[in-house]
Amino acid sequence: MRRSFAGSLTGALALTAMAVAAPQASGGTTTPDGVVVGGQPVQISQSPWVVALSSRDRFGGTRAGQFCGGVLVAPAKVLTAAHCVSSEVLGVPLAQVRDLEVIAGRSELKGAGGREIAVSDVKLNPAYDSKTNAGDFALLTLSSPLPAADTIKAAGPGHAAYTAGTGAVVYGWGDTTGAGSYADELRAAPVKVLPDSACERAYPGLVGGTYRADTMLCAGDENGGHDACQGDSGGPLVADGRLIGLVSWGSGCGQARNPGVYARLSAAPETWAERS
Ligand code: 4AZ
Repeated sequence: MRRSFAGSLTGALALTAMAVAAPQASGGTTTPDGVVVGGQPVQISQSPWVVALSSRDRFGGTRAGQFCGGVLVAPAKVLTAAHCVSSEVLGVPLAQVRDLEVIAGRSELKGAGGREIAVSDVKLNPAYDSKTNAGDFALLTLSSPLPAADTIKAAGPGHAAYTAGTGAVVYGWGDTTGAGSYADELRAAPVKVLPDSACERAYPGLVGGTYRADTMLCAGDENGGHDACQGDSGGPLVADGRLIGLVSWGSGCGQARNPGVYARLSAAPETWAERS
């Protein structure tokens, strides 16, 4: 059984793609990071805070360069996963990526709707640990703001939305099968917040990743079939109209025994997302 950890899984994919592209001095493309399994298409107008992270230089132009998700938490601020801006995922250090953009207001990656906005600054959570994926948050600043009405608030610490059993929805343009079928349109899948014990059991840290309830949140489907996947990383998990998590890692996609692991929003740096 392969117990893959998102960081290393995407790293492996990026490395594979880089190896293929190695003969080129530059401009090789890598594989996008993420998917939604068991979901259905949604209109971006219903969830305008979902954004795509893009670099056509790194990931090619077929799907507008999408490689991760993100969430609009203030007019010019997007939260995403720290591992999304790692050199493992990008294939090169972030500083070498000249065309990092956020695509907002577009459901169809192949369409021309919405806006593409350059990212002018990237901050990593000082508490992020790339080895364990603890505190998997990064904050992007946009070069021009989006409407305040398109933002979403986070659920503060102790909010009922974090309670096991709460219904939640995960959004993304990632793999819909776990076999590399990347979505062209935004999809959403219903999942449930699961008890920490479900992820502690699945991810004890013997081979793959270790689940840490202080900075991570466990969510999925006890029966399998609904989950985030490759390419969904950094995208939102929403419950009761509040942001509670960002897609972070897991073993496989949609397996009953291996829930999805999310970065727990209540553990994000306090000033990074408005809470209520
Ligand atoms: C990934 O590699 C990934 N099933 C994200 C989420 C999950 C697995 C992998 C959870 O980006």
